[in-house]
Amino acid sequence: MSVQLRHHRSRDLDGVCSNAAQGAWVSSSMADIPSASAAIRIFCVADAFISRAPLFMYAQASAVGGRAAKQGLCAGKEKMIELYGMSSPNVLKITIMLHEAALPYQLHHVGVFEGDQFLPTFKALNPNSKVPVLVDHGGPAGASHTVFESGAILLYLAEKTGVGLASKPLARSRQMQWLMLQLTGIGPMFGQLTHFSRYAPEGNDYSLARYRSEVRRLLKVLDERLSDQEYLSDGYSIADMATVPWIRLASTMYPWLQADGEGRVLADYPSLGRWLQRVTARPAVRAGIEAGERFLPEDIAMFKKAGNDQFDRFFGRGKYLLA
Ligand SMILES: N[C@@H](CCC(=O)N[C@@H](CS)C(=O)NCC(=O)O)C(=O)O
Repeated sequence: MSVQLRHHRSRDLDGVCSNAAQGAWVSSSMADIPSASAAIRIFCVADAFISRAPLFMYAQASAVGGRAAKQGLCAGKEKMIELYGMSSPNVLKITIMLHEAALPYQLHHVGVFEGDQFLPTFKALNPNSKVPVLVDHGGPAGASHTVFESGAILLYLAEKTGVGLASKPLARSRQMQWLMLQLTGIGPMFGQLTHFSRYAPEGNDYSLARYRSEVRRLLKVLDERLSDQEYLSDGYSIADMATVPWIRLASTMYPWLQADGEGRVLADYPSLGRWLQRVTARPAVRAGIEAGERFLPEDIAMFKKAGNDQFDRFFGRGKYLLA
């Protein structure tokens, strides 16, 4: 059923529907392997990668997913949802949503540091060669439906399940605005800041200052928004699900955002910090993060192994620069 990537290291666990998520959220996973894991996550910014890739596969379903199984949602593998991803924030948005919606799914690892995303089999799923990609084998009219772009996936799942998106037009419109702000502002700007602070050659002070300022501006927008409400708009929604992995990442990655050694508090943005704690306390959010971050060791190993050419391809520089 799943797409064949180059290396099939596949770990198929017990089967989606019988496999409940276990364990507590490993909130310290970045602290365990600090620089490498931070480095992994920032690759969401880049545009290219190289070479081959193991495909790790495992089945993951939440405790609520277990309930879904009892309700018959797991009847027949043809109804299964497959998610292609890694341990990065754009993927965690989707694992969070799947757990919030109690949908059983199978999660396949795409080795972006080895270039799985450029394989023809993967490009057939996403011509833009990026994760996440979701394949719903129980799509509309029972047909399989493939969705790429994390925002489109969130909307698809919200419409499929009724979870995470208001039904009333005005509330829905407001939630969409905050979702779009994450997709078009927070993700790309945080990504560029990470690129220029960690990966660009010397002499990019202008870019660095610009992106740092833009990130600070966006954090302030969120902080002000959350100063008098618990969630970004009209209750907890896919806007919060999309934003939380990025804020969590930023709070651990940028020293100037950290209030303590744990890096879990956004000192200058207290309302945002409280929101982060509130959202990450949700069991489904913890389960979704844990599911995606199970791939962290593999991602780190591939990242460490990647050579100059692979990084050049990933960043679209050197011989991969399109002039
Ligand atoms: N706009 C896309 C961005 C996806 C994205 O940047 N994915 C990263 C991982 S978080 C990726 O696949 N990188 C591999 C590459 O750029 O080659 C979305 O929201 O889905």
